[in-house]
Amino acid sequence: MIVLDILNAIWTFFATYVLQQAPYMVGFLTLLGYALMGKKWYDILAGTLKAIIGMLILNAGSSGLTSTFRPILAGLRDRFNLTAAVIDPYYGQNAVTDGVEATFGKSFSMAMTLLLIAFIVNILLVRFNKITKCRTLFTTGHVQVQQASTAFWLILFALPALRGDGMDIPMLIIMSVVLGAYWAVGSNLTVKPMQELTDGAGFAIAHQQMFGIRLNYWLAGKLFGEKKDKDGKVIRPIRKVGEMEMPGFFSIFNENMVCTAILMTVFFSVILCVIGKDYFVEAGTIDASMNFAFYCFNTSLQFAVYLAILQLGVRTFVTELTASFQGIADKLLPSSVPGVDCAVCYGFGDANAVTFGFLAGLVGQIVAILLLIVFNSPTIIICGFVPVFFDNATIGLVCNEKGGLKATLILPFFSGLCQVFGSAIIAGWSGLADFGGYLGMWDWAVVWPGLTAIMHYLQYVGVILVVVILLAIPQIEYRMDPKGYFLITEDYEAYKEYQASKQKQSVK
Ligand code: ASC
Repeated sequence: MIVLDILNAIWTFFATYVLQQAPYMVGFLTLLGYALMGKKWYDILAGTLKAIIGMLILNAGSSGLTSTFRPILAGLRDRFNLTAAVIDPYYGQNAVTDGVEATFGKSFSMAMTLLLIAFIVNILLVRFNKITKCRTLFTTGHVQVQQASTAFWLILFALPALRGDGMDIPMLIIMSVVLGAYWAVGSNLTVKPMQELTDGAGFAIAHQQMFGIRLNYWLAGKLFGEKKDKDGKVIRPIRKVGEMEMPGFFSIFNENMVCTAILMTVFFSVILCVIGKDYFVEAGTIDASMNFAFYCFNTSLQFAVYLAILQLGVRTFVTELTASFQGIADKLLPSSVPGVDCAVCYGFGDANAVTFGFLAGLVGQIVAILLLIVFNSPTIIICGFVPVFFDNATIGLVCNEKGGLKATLILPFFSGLCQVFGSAIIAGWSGLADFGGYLGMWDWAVVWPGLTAIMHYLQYVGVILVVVILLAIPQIEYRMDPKGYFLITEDYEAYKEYQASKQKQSVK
């Protein structure tokens, strides 16, 4: 009994302080990876500390952004007295916590059991990737908590049969297979875009817009990408954000910090002025004696500050994690790469694409919200900072790489529309809007409403269909390029050579 108690305590500690806390999960993987590589203990210690600290710095940047700008966007709701659901992962998680017991008679703690089992499903899918073709392990615990909560709600909503007494175990198994497959398949979809963006840094994205990344990567290439004629001559070049020579005054926009500071000051000053000083004084955010123009300027500059912090965090930990993960890939999970927070890719590509993607997405969201209001939608959405920034900045970066500036300005705009319309539909339909929030990130506004509908209309047949559809995706990707598929994670330089030789052959 004592042994069981001790094991249980260790497991609970691991689940609470490692698995669900991204910095410590990344630290744990670094430690494990280096240990498997047989590194000296002091190298393991140093690498692990750097990985944890880097992730903590990244978190300081991303939570600084969120805590500064979330109240501003949410202020729009209060200022105009809207009864609206905020799309934001934390509001979404609170909505599930508040409502799940009363609505479905299930305890929220089960969502955490779901997280653990779904993670095991993810590990198994990667372990057997000779068959499954899944190459990525989710490491972003805080995101997994939010997603497990929302999936818990959506699946209970779709399948009333699972709500009965005595159904807990089948319920958890069904949910874990669906969610674990989504984690493995979704992050696997980002391998190619990320390897291309980072020139083979060796990570994928394990976040909330993984299907969105792949779809927009594909669209950017198709609609705006470089085109060559039969002889290999470029007939449609792309102009990336960082490659444009700006004349005179505009040349200051080439500098990321300056560009972010100017654009954010213009945008946020407008939003802050629309909300008005009185609101912020009443909310206790600022003192009545504070100069409002100064407040607008200073707040907007924080954006550039937190972005810089975030990029420092990425630089600190990313090499440690990807180098040590080699040990895990060699010994435990062959041909795999870690799936990490989307903010990690902001240290790569052109930093201005992050800003442009965000702004284009914000415009898209605002247009969509106005349309909801004009057409009297039963569910009104308010943009939350996390979806509008982290989704669209990531999508913007990938679009810039594949399709240049045009893609970076146009595709995130549509992504903003999708986030709002998709969330309005699913949050209203599933009842989550009544509890004030919905997760609202791209995949959860577009992909999950689709999966939920399939399960809702076809019940258990729908569950099987959803799992089959998800698991078929890596199979299709593998069949499109069997030789390059694992090479891209195992040896990126060799992969590039292989791609180049393929292209030469097709020109001939
Ligand atoms: C999310 C979430 C956050 C941010 C962060 C981005 O989805 O819950 O806190 O994005 O992970 O770095």
